[in-house]
Amino acid sequence: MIDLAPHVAEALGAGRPVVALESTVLTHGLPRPANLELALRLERVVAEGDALPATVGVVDGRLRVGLDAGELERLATEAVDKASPWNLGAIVARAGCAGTTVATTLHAAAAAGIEVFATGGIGGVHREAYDESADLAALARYPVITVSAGPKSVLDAAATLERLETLGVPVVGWRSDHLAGFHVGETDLSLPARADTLDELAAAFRAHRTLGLPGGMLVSQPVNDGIDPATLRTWVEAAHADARARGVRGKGVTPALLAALAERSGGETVAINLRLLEANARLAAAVAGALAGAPAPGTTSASTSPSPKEAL
Ligand code: PSU
Ligand code: MN
Repeated sequence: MIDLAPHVAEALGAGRPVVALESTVLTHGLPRPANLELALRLERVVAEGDALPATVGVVDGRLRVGLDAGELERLATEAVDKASPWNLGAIVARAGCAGTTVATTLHAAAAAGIEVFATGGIGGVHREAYDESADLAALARYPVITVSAGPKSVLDAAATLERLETLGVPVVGWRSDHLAGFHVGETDLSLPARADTLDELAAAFRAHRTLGLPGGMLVSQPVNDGIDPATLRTWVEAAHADARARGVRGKGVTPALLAALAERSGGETVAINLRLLEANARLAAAVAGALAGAPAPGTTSASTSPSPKEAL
């Protein structure tokens, strides 16, 4: 029931770099029409980085890897569901349409054999008990590198990092020692690893896999010129108050909080969200290129032949 677009299958078969992209950010994360523009721009950014973009989504009951422009437009403009692993089967069974969350996109990417995936901010542990995104369990389950700007800023970043440790998900800071804070550049939370080159990132992932450890790796890339943390905090408080007042529950929580943040910030959080998504797509394309050319662990050619994308 997973439809792999023929051009994606061909690229994977030839060992060319492919980057998976999610679609809940398109269907539930961003306002229209910025959402469709963003989806198309992310695909362009990945292509400019010499990798093939494969956006994942559910269209008429098919989990599709490599949506075409018409399908992207449908997801961006129609009222569709939000597919997490817990409701994906039901949506497919009733031939519905949905954006796929990080968790569901990881499942599809792994099934297709795609090793690199770009998103904005991952879901994680919410500030209000008890709500934890299925993204965390999925990061621990699927052997895929997820390039992100850290957990979304409406979440409890410290608790999210603790859960990632418990679940055994390696978190690597891209040219950074601290967990990225989505709308803010860096949090004060120390990471277990950092990478300054694509070869270091690729080597860390290959070692994780070669050791037989399950699951994937989270790359944390701080956004440039993020929002001042104190300012953001007041918006986040207000967003939670809005969501509480409206009695939002379950899978509606994250979209409601992001929408409230956008409103409270006069659109500033949306502008940053677009910028970090683009930066993550760019880095993911470069990572996919490095992985495609990466030597097996234990060989030394990584240090003697640096990737051409090292100028990133
Ligand atoms: N990144 C963004 N915006 C988003 C999301 C990620 O910049 O809207 C989506 C992702 O699809 C992620 C989901 O999986 O939000 C998390 O939802 P929840 O907290 O309900 O698991
Ligand atoms: Mn939830």
